Amino acid sequence: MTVPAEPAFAQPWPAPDGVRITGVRAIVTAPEGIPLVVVRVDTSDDGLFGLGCATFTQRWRSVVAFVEEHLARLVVGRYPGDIEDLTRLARFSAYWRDGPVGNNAISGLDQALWDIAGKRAGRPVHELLGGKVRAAADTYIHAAGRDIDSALDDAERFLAAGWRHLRLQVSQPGTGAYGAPPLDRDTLPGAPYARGWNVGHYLRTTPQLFAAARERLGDDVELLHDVHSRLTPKQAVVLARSVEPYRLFFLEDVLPPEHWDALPAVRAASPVPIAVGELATSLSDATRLVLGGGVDLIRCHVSAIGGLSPARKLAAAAELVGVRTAWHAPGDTSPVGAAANVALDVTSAAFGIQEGHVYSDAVHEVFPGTLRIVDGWLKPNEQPGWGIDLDEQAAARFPAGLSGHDAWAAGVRGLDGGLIAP
Ligand code: GCO
Ligand code: MG
Repeated sequence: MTVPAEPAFAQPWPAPDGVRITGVRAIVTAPEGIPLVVVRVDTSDDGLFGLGCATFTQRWRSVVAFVEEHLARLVVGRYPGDIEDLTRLARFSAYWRDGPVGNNAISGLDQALWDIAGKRAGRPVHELLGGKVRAAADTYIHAAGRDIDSALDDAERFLAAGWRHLRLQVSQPGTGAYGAPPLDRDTLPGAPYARGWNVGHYLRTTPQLFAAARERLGDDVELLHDVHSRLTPKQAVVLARSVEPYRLFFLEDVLPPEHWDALPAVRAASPVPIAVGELATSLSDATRLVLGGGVDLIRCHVSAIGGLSPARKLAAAAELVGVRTAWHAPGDTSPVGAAANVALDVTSAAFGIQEGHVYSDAVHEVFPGTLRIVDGWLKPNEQPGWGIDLDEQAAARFPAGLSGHDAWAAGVRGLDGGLIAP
């Protein structure tokens, strides 16, 4: 796109050399049917470009518009090494800052500039962050099923493949893409939504899931669970206490963001570590979770808070108060975002666990260099930058449509038909 020369956004100080940003654009592809958004930043140095994750799968068209209509003109012509100034400029220029659309777009810029910085230094990004404090990041994987036995069958498959941490979900009324398919039977015949979300059913069956899991899988495996925000503060405490005998590694998203002020009290009453954060859409909100005593593990979707630069500040805050990181990274995080997560994981003393996703062959074809989980471990690439490329011809074979994720997020109604916050 043509970039108007805007003096307000000119290079503010002498750059150390003549390399300049020449282009910023978004590439959207859905090799697994989940729209992934990656920003490419091109430079005047022939062949030098960077990639950054900007994946907000539910509103990817808005992110593309933000990148191409608003972001590009702010930074084209600038020296790519001034990452913090460029991302602050991008954030403040909107005046009303933060939010998932703008932050994802800015994350794409941020992570692409880190990629470029690594390529220019000839070193992987994790070395630019201060180098490793661990050799690899331990990961957890999603095991789920329509009933407890099939969820545990799934769990056994992942245990056999080397994972030591499993997120267990079993079908519940009204929730598809909860990590398990929706329960295909009425739990309250005659109700307006006889198959709607039934919190009593959920609170009764979840401890049963974990009792059966300990019985069948033993004591060594670390078990995790994602509530997906569907409880009141009191219900969250009731659930946490009901699963205490089964020693969960963490209980995730026990409350929706609207009720996060209650998290310190819930966490204090909970015998189970509380992990929250994927729904945070600003570094400030995430920092309040970490410093306010609301969480034992912080779970941000890194691109939703603006990328690697804010996430490394959050990890530093977590380190100072004994909170651990557990960055969000299921299928709606691109391989570039996954690489940024692992760069944070291996360089932060606050690391707790990394959410893992086994990408399909199609993703590996579109994103050469995509990290592979081996025996449950993720290691960063050692090539300069992220060590990940984007084959745009292959990407074009997987056009993005509407994400099914938004249907799930807005599709869960209770027995009375009322919408349940995701
Ligand atoms: C997780 C998330 C996913 C969400 C998805 C929403 O913990 O991995 O909660 O299960 O459903 O990321 O887009
Ligand atoms: Mg979650």
